[in-house]
Order: sequence, then C-alpha cells, then structure tokens
Amino acid sequence: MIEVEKQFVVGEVARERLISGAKFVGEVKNYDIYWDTADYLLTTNDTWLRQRNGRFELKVGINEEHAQHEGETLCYEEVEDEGAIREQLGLTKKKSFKADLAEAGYAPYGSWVVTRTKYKKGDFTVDFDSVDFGYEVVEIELLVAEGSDLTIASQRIVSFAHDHGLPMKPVRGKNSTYLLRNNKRHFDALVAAGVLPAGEE
Ligand code: V4E
Repeated sequence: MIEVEKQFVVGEVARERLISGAKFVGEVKNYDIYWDTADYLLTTNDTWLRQRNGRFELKVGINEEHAQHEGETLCYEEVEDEGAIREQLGLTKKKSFKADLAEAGYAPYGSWVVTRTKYKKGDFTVDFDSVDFGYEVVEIELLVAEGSDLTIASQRIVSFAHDHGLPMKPVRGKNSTYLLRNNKRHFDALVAAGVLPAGEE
C-alpha cells in the first residue's frame, strides 16, 4: 500500500474540529530508531529506515521534487518484510539483519518516543503525535493501493484539511525537527538534496 500523508501543527480549536464525529481508535507509544549511513545515503534519497518498537520498516518516498517545497502531501511506500527491505537496500543475507546493516555502514542516527492518539474519520486516519523531545504534530493520512491515482488522494487530504480549518502552511516533521536540533550537518544535507525545503530554520 501507499501512504499519502500531510502534517499540520494545530491549535485547540482545529483539534476539536478534527475529533468531532471521528472514531477514537486508540493510543500507542512508538519507540522509533532511525538508521542511515555516515554520508546519509538513504535519507538524502527520501528513504527512511527505522525500527519501530523493535521491528524494521522502510519508507520510500515517491514524491515529485516540488512536493515538499510547496507544502503538498507526501507519498511513501512502506516496506515491512525483511527480505523486501534487504532487496531494496541491496543487502545480501550473511548474518542477522542488524549485523548485515552494521557491516554495510548503517547505524542509528536518532531515536525518540512518539505518543500517538489515533482517530478514524471516514477513510482518513488522523494521528495526533506528541514526541518525547518536545514536539507535537498532526498527521492526516490515506492508504491507497499501488497504481491508484495519488493526485486524487492528495487533493482529498487537502480538501479535508480545508474543511477542518487546518493551517495550510508547511510544517516541520519529527525527523527534521530532531535533526535541526541535534545534527545540523545531517539536516543541511537533506536540504541540499531537496528532501527538506530550504529555509526551514
Ligand atoms: C522524515 C520523513 C519520513 C520518515 C517518517 O517520518 P514521519 O512520517 O514523520 O513519521 P511517522 O512516525 O509519522 O510515520 P508513520 O507512522 O506515519 O509511518 S517520511 C517523510 N519524511 C520527510 C518529511 C517531510 N519532508 N516533511 C514532513 C512534514 N514530514 C516528513
């Protein structure tokens, strides 16, 4: 499946509007550890390798280059199967997944805990994320099948956001906020690669 998502920073009024009529799904804590090489091979290609609650996942960006710059929605393919992740990374099986990653030069670059309060509104998922390093963001997401029209899904998210009076200005995600605060060299590399918008200071 493809995830089409857009993030927002919202105040109390917009939060109430989003929750009104939505179905509460639950609250979870996600322990995320993000991995990359020393020269940021993955993230500068809009590819994000993480361990979420111990389990590896790869999110591969399928975004037009302009998408981030215009604050549009972002589209990612999520790969969860270890074999498929190995294939995507070109990582031959020799030892354990972690050992093979380390041998190929991958290491964790950041970790944090996200308390996620999840709602469903129609087929939209609304996640209120609170990060342990002090950051809050709301993510509106649609899951679509491979080969679906991503533009239509993006337009639906934008119109959902308009209907709920969400501020349309570009927001910084959890990763970029962490990197801006903790690893400016990595942050700057992502801006230079066009993965994060310039001027996100
Ligand atoms: C950094 C990044 C990605 C890695 C995953 O980030 P995010 O979607 O924020 O994590 P999370 O916890 O919400 O994942 P989920 O549970 O939805 O799978 S994917 C894309 N980016 C880049 C990015 C960006 N350019 N702009 C914004 C606002 N967010 C993320």
